[in-house]
Amino acid sequence: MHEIDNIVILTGAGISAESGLNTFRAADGLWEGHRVEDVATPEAFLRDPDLVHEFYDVRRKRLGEVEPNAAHVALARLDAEWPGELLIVTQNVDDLHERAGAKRLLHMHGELLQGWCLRCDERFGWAGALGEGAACPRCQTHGMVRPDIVWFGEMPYGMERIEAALLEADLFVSIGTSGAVYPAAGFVQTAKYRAARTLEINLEPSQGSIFFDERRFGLASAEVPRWVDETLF
Ligand code: BV8
Repeated sequence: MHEIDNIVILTGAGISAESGLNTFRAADGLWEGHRVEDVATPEAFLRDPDLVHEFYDVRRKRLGEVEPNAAHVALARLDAEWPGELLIVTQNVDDLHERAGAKRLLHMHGELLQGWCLRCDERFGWAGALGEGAACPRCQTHGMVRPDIVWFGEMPYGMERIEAALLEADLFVSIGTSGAVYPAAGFVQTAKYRAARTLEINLEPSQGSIFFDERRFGLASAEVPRWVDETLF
């Protein structure tokens, strides 16, 4: 096995499931009868901003009631102790990786606890409800803020940094994601260009499972700490 120095980790909703946050596919991607793809879009926000704000206000409130689980804690430990390059790319908009202590982290789909002013372009921390005419802390404009979250049809954050990291990776690990959404679902292919080893840790085979050299199926709270212990040993 060639020396592993650079690790890129992709996480999805499955790593936060045991903390009590719903995944997208568990409810067949439905929320209150709406398909997520129909609510998490710029068109939906233009059409019915209150509905979209409510979708995120409910999830933002829920986030304050849950804690990181053993999988988040194990990745934070790996981040702290791994001597080589390491990047955790999360599709999740929750802050559980941060709260577990992760530092080398990139939210490619934005963050639930961040707002974005459509008037002055300011991005700002926001833990409460963003609907109900919240005002931008910088320009004070009411009712012109949106969640700082990447919707379907919008360009994910940090793509250049992610692609550079993938092309340098010796190991790519995908944890708790269904492989249903692009470009994240294509990262395993990019990692393989440079013959990186690829590992999938998930409850069940993802849509891209066949592209991985190794697959471990089980609960993230059990499988991720086990993998981190092996990697740091
Ligand atoms: C873009 C933020 C272009 C919002 C999200 C047709 C073909 C291919 C692509 C497309 C297509 N039509 C449209 C597209 C593009 C589209 C896309 O991929 N659509 C899909 C539906 C086909 N992608 C986009 O629009 C992206 N942007 O392409 O831009 C562009 C280019 C240039 C310039 C401008 C634009 C943007 C996508 C980002 C959308 N935003 N999130 C929010 O959170 O509300 S996506 C959202 O769903 C999540 O962030 C996540 O990324 C994604 C998938 O969710 P997962 O994390 O994988 O969760 P899921 O529930 O699906 O799976 C959980 C897994 O965990 C399961 O496998 C389960 O078994 C496992 N699990 C459960 N419990 C556990 C567990 N594992 C371990 N332990 C457990 N306990």
